[in-house]
Amino acid sequence: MFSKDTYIRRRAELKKIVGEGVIVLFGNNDAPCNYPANCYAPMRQDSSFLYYFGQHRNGLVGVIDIDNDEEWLFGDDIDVEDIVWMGFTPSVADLAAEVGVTKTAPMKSLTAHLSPLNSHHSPLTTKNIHFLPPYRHDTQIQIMDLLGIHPSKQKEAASLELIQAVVKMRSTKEAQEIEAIDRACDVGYAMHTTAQLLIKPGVTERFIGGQVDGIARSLADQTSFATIFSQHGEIMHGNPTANKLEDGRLVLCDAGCELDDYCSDHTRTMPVNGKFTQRQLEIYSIVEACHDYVLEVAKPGVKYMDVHFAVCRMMTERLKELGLMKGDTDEAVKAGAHAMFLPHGLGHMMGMDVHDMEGLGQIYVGFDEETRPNLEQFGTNCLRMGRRLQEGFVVTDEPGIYFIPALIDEWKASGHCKEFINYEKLETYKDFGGIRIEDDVLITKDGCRFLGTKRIPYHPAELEAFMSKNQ
Ligand SMILES: [Mn+2]
Repeated sequence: MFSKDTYIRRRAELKKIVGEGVIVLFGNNDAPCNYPANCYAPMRQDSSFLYYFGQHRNGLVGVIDIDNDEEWLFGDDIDVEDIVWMGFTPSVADLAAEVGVTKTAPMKSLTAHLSPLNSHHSPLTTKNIHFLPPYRHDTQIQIMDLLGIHPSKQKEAASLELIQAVVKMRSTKEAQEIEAIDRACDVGYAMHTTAQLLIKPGVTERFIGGQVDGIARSLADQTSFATIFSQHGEIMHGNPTANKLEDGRLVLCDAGCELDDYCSDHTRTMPVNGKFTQRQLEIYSIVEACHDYVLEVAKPGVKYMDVHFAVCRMMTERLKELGLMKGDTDEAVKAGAHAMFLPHGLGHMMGMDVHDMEGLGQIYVGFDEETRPNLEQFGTNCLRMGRRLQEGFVVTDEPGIYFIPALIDEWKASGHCKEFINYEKLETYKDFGGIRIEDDVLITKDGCRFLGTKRIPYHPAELEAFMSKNQ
């Protein structure tokens, strides 16, 4: 949690941008797993609520009444029975005071507070009550009870003014946020280097995945998403299985932590036996070059979509040298042929959410009036971040090359992009897996820098030397 002044300043700025009406920010509630009292732990607060109200407790709603210049925190105080099970918890009034809010009330009074009949306000309609698109069903029920909007209509009823204001503010990271992300990335370093030192033939994926998760739980709050640790690197979200690591294969680890409400997100791909084969190295060095290229060109004013396509062209050139692709590079990328190997975008915003603000709508986060998404073309339709970079943005740099047998079969059967892809050669790579290298990058005044104080080994010689400590 930052200083009280941080939250006061942020709410004042939000009020200025949104201009009029009443902003309602819903905190999250406990989320039951398999019976009501057994909740997913630790509880995860909504990031936008945290950004403006700072408090982690469940069952809170923040109200910023622009018209009457009032700020409220709604929530119920716990009673002694709760204290028996959970220990002492500060009152809602105390929680509010910590973030500079003076008005509090029990949750049951929120309905009346937002009622059009409340003489307090000029008549409220759902038009001047601003809320963000909800992503949890219990929040959807809260909104239905409060405003009478059915969950199926809530996404479109959400306030565009509020979405755009929140995106504007959360996109540019403050110095204290960057410092938090740097610390989260240092835990990311510990997670990934732990994996690198444990990898060897015969160990199960889930043993190492569990150790990686354990580091996040030991040194930070939790993982920032479900850890991906798999010899099937070509499966984008391959969770660890009980399968044993096999000599000669690659294994991909995509993992991050959440520390003090900020995330890290890194990916490394390692040879199970600690030494790349020539064939693995040929593909790996392409991904490495694409990854490093981003660091050379990313700076304020540059469109991340342009960086993405520059990487796609670079990848295509190099795959042509290996005989996996052919034809004119520009034409191949225009046709989307590269998406056979890279079916996702180069990166995404990162911050309090690992895919920062994704719940507010990717179109508002990664795009703008100038830079529109291409939703038609396979691969390009997965771009999460396309717009011009600005100082203070945090984005991931995560190129990859994957050999996805089902995709190869489908494209080959239909002859898709056959003028750009050498399917005969590609057949021999069906057992390859996939490679991704990912780091988190801060856009600075005139360039960019890695986040985190230490680099997780990824240059092949350095990685092999590091892994040899264990083999
Ligand atoms: Mn990522």
